[in-house]
Amino acid sequence: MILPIITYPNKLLKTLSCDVTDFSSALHQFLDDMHETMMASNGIGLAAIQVANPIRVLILCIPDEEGNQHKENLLEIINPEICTPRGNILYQEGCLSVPGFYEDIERFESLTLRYQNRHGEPCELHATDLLAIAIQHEIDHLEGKLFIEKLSYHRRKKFEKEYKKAQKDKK
Ligand code: Y12
Ligand code: CO
Repeated sequence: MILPIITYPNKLLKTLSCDVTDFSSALHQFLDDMHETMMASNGIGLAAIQVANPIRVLILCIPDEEGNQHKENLLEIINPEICTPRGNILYQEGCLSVPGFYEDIERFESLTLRYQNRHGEPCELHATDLLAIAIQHEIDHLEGKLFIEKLSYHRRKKFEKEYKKAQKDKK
């Protein structure tokens, strides 16, 4: 089932998401729905709060060199914790909850991630470049933060003006 994605300035996006403790079939169905929703929206990452569910769940599917996304590359990440972040990298980010807006954001270049899979089993991965960036972007959602909060005062002002105009023009 495709779920509605909530968009800025919906206040729900500010919610601090809670740890997952129930790894039953309801969680598995929700993960499947998140995947269907992300693919239908041409996304590469989605956090549960973006579909109005405040739990520490995110999914990622990084495209290959041809830009294709494969189900076998889908990562389902539950209760994530970042360890040993290193370096810095600048990348133009976008977000399904902030449609039509892209900005250069600085992130850690690499990190180790501890998390649980859909069965509650502990997992660990090492991420660099786009995967590391996407993980940090999605974990920010779990903390109630959006990438636009990382913009300078002037870039943020410009964003608010452009975004408001785009919303108005849509109507
Ligand atoms: C690098 C930076 C940020 C992330 C987080 C995940 N972000 C996305 O998946 C963004 C997807 C996105 C898709 C859009 O739709 C289309 O391209 C058709 C889009 O455009 C509009 O909404 C108009 C904006 C963002 C991962 C890695
Ligand atoms: Co986002």
